[in-house]
Amino acid sequence: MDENHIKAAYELAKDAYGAYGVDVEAAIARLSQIPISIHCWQGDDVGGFETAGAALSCGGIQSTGNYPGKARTIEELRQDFEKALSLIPGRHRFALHGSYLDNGGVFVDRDQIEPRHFQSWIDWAKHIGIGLDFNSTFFSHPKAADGFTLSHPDPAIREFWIAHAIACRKIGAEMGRQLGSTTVTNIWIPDGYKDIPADRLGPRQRLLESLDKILAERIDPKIHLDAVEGKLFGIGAESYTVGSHEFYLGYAVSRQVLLTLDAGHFHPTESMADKISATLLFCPGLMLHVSRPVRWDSDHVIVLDDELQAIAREIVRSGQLEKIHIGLDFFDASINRVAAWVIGTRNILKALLIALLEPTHKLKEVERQFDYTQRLAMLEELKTLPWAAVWDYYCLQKGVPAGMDWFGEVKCYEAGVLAKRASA
Ligand code: RNT
Ligand code: ZN
Repeated sequence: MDENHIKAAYELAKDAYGAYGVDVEAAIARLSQIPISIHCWQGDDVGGFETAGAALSCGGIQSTGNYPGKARTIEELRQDFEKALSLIPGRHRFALHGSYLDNGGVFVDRDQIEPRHFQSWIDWAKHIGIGLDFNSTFFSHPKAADGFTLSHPDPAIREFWIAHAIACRKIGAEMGRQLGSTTVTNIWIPDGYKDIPADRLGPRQRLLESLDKILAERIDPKIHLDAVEGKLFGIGAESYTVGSHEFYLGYAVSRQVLLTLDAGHFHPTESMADKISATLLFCPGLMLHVSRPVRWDSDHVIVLDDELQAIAREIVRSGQLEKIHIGLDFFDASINRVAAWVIGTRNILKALLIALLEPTHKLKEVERQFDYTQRLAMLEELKTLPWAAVWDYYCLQKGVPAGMDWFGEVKCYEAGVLAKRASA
């Protein structure tokens, strides 16, 4: 895109927003301070590096598609992610999973992982100047094959997964300490029943006890925070999910840990956006898994739809950005995976920009005066203000391609790097 055109359009946009009392420069300055925790698992279809060529199995989550060129090694995943980062404005984070360890080719089971297995990730993150977040991995493992982990009826299996989660907290804390940037370690388990259970309480009691054991040791919140993620259902767990939203809401509030809200983990008519203000009043903070469910928890790449904009608006309107950790959770294997990262991350940033350009103060004022007519009129007029001109200018300012220009770079990378992998 032509630089002069971008600048000229930006000046006009500033005027348009100025008429609503919006300070556009302040909005982009704030946007540049918001890190997005970009998930590693879009890069390799949730495969991880425990064993060569491992694929996602069980856990009720599903990656579909076979677009060529997926990252097969840690080096390839880092290279792909760095390519994506070069096309996304701002400074962001990388969210790893326990199964993405660097074991030097020797298998290390989940209960045995240590910070040293993630040292190369920490070194890399330091080198490229990003923070890390973490997730314990309770799927794609023989001890999760029954569909139960932390709530398994067998105490030996529970102990194995408790040891894994404790190990992950230690790793997360080490990431936060070495990088000087708080790491959030998230817990999501797949536990549940396909068909109507006889006992709904027992597994939840066991999960509660397991979580208390995992979180027994206090870790300095400046370097590390714990988060728990509930869910409505999964494939093969259609009738009952042990870690439901209510379960984890109660847990997060009573234990004062972060609650993770995943946009795909609720009934389709529920909006995750509305849950932000409600839960933020009771939890020390939130971790968001911004995702796009299509008819089910399908984890499609996020698009700039109404729901994404509603989520971003609620984040910004809360005025508590420091308590909301914005993470992404989608994995599409049917399109170029670097492009998927770029499209999804640029979309959440665009949604945040639109939210930051909102004259919220004014809207709240007319609302308090019960002037619902003006509220609706303003909300509708705001939709067609030239935010895209501000976005292009922001990209220009951050030295990343504006408009579709990034796409050519991804195609070039595909031809030069990804295609060679496919034929190798
Ligand atoms: C699954 C959860 C969970 C996973 C990732 C890979 O339904 O959303 O967050 O998607 O941990
Ligand atoms: Zn999630």
